[in-house]
Amino acid sequence: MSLADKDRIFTNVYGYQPWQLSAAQARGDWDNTKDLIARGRDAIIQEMKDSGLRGRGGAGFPTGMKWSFMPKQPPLDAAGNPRPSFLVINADESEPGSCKDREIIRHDPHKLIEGALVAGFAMGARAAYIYIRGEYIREAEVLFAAVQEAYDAGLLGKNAAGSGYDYDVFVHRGAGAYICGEETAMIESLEGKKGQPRLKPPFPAGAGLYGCPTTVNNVESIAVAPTILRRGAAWFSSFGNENNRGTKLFQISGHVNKPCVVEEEMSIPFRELIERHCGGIRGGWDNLLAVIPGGSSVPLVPAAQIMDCPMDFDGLKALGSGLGTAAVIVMDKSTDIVRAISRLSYFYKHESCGQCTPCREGTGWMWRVMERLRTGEAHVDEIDMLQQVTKQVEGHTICALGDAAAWPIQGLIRHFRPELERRIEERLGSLQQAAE
Ligand code: L3W
Ligand code: SF4
Repeated sequence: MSLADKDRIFTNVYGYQPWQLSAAQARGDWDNTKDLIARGRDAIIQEMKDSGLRGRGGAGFPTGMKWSFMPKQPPLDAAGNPRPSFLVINADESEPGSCKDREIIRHDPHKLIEGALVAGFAMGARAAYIYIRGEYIREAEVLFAAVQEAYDAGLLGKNAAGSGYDYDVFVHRGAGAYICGEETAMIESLEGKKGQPRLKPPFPAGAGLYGCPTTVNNVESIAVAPTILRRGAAWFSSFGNENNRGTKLFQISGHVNKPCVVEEEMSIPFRELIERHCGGIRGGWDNLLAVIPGGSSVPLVPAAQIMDCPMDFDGLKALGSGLGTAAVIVMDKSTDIVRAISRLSYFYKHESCGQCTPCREGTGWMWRVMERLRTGEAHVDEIDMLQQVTKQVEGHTICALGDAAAWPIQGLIRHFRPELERRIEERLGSLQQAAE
């Protein structure tokens, strides 16, 4: 099982051709976009639902269903005037290991911009805001230029692409905070405030940007929409396992022979993905230790369990992990696994926005215990205590960052407890020897 070239959506993901409008049009982008729009809101949303596309930003929420939450009739303000709706596109790609949206923006920005128009029309949005990670400086330059090209060609603005629909796209640069990738923190940040998540509900579709109906979608989810509409839901849903449909950009980093970003069929088994596109594991398959399959927020999976696992939402969930953004971090036996997870703990401590106590205090606490485990200075009871703390953080915070900080540690304890104990015993042994 492997995706044929003719079935790839991102045909320029490696930048072999120019990103500019004329080259994008030659690849099929912006081809009679007004005909897609002429199908009408309901037909577009139904096609997206039928395609089985699940959000590509980490949570896997069904995209067509999310669009259908937007109101058919705009809500009215106090003076009885209709209020606008918005599409916000999450390009704040900050999850450690994740680097796919960057490639789309660098080399295929018109797929995203055309998707912004079609998706925005389907949900009755007045405009799209693309919120791009502050560190993506070159990518932001490409995006600004591509949006300008689309305006100059009449594809955006009044009567966008000749559709009779008026639509704007704005690019907004972030300032380096991971938490602004959380959808409601992103909305706060767009409004000019400090990026802190809001309590949900209300979900953004009810009260989002400036209190107006808003949908927040990941770059990849929006960029694949025009191709799905052109080639049809049946084509897209012919890939992958049930409930895990379509093609997907996988980003494979770490101890493989050839790290890469590649579009593949959803549900491809792990071993096949690595053999086919990465030239295998560094030092051979026996040298594989563990894999973080979906970006740093999901628990690691030990080598023996992941080999034949279908790389999709349900396959990885069954192993106690997740597909996340499909950022596959491969670690061979040279990895200090305790140090690696401790470093992730530091990341979450650093990026916590601090507004809820279990996360603000818990992330620092967990990192400090992780460091004691790394050096072997912890008492063996602290392993269970750390596990209990992760359970008190998980599910008790405003946003998913608390869970994301807890899960990698839970995965470490579940699969590598003997390694944690070994370090403690080894240090005790060396202290005893020194005392004798
Ligand atoms: C209306 C309901 N809308 C849910 C919407 C909700 C959101 C979407 C998914 O976190 C995860 C996180 C990261 N009525 C609704 C509803 N919605 N119920 O559906 O919501 P949710 O809460 O399941 O997830 P989320 O808050 O969007 C995303 C994980 O992804 N992650 C990656 C993060 C990093 C990046 C990046 O760098 N690009 O995305 C990896 O695992 O930890 O768990 O739109 O409003 N009843
Ligand atoms: Fe902020 Fe952490 Fe609470 Fe999320 S869980 S709102 S990052 S303090």
